Amino acid sequence: MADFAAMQEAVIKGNLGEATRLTQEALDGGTAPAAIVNEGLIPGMLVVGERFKNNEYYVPEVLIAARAMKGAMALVQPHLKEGDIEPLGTVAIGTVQGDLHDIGKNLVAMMLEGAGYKIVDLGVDVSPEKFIDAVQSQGVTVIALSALLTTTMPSIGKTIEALNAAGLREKVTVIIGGAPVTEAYRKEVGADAYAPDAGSAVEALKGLAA
Ligand code: B1M
Repeated sequence: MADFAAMQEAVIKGNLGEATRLTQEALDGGTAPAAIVNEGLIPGMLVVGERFKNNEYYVPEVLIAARAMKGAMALVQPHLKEGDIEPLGTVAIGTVQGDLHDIGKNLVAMMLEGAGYKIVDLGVDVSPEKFIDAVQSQGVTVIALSALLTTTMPSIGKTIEALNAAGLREKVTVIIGGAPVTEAYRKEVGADAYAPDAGSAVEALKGLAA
């Protein structure tokens, strides 16, 4: 019987060695790969998100936890058969055009991945066209836009306008965030959700069932 509680604890503590050892042990013992992910790794990462939101964890702890999660996931991945785990949705995430900041965006991506979303990371300085292309070609259900500069915040609005113009706005949920972004701005540009931090981004999407 796999020790899911210990697996969760290894992720929460960011103990890469322990997370991979327990995962390998479970795989060798015949535990279903989906159970390892759903009962061991993801619940651990959700605790990390909660602690980060409550200022009990800071950026380094989250990055270390995400590294443990990723290491364990890399072992499980080859054993997952198609359809074993239905992702909650496919998120195309990127920092908007003109903006090169990616630390916060990466944290949001990691938390969403930990919560069970498939992530298409488009990187930084992402044009509206690239987001549109991702929706058209990669089965994206959520667009996640990050902006760190007051001068690049308008690129959020431009990306939403471009989705509208392409007739794709109704097909996707749009979530936005980043230091200068506010709930008032969300209303102004017509995004579906705004999250002030990575943990809240998971909650906001789950709340919308996106
Ligand atoms: Co820049 N920078 N920077 N910078 N930088 C800021 C943002 C700034 C506030 C610093 C300052 O002046 N005090 C300022 C912006 C001022 C403004 O517009 N109001 C600024 C500036 C001016 C600039 C340059 C213009 C500087 C210059 O060249 N003159 C330049 C712009 C380059 C460009 O983008 N075109 C620039 C460059 C850089 C570096 C390259 C040196 C580096 C980025 C490295 C990298 O990202 N790989 C950098 C850094 C590191 C910062 C600070 C110091 C830290 C940002 C960060 O990573 N924070 C920042 C000052 C600060 O914030 N204290 C600053 C940690 C991160 C975890 O937080 O990104 O806020 P954050 O993400 C949070 C939330 O915002 C939220 O969740 C995250 C986790 O909780 N969130 C989302 C983020 N995206 C989200 C998306 C969501 C939901 C939530 O849904 C999709």
